[in-house]
Amino acid sequence: MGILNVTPDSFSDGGLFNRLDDALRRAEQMVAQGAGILDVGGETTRPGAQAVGEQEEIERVAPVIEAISTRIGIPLSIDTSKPGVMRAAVGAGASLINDVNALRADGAIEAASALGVPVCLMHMQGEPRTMQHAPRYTDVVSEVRDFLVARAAACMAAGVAREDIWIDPGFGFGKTLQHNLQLLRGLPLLAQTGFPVLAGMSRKSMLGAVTGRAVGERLAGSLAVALLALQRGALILRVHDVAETRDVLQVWAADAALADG
Ligand code: 7PJ
Repeated sequence: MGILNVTPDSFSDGGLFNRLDDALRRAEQMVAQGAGILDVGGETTRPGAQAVGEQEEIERVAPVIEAISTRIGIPLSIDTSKPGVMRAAVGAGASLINDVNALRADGAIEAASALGVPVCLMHMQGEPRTMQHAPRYTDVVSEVRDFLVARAAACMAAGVAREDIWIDPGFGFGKTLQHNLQLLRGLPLLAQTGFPVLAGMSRKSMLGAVTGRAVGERLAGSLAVALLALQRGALILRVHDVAETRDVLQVWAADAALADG
């Protein structure tokens, strides 16, 4: 899964055409590099980030989704927590809902269920503005797993098919470095639930904490945790560096094929 941010600070400010042009070029590049899904996001969920209004988020993502889906044959996911954005994005061509809030917003489960597309449920403690202040868990792995299983049950009760549910521990979302490392080790417990596990650690601050490197210098760290995540049962990797991650995946798959006979 390649990350395609369409927040105003992530693309040139030269109006709608330039934004669409940039997004299309980046999308084509990631597809050529081997992405199987592109994740389109219009709201920054970085620690400390302020919320964006629903209409503004729709105006950012819907034209980009429409442009990509009419020109490039790749599944698109919409990274949002807002039911109105989910409806607009799926209407424009998105075929997966990726919600860092695990469909906890009012009307989100109902919207996702009515749209009939797969959903990725992510764990987050707190909310983006304050989540890194003092994250606390007794046993982070079992607490995250129990939360995700409960959210999956709520989705199924609302009519989402079991096979349309993915889960994600939410690396960096209300977690210290120790919590993130424990979740990385605990991925097999998430995989044991039977739901496909998505892991998103690309360039995140946990890698900065381990290596001391700035965000633009975390490629090697990102690839190292990508391999660890694959070995521990992750099925989908959400990444910025598609070409390099694809190589990791191919090496892992070649090795795994031998192990499986
Ligand atoms: C994640 C996400 C993640 C899922 C972001 C960033 C922050 N969606 N959206 N999982 N992270 N499912 O990319 O650094 O880890 S935004």
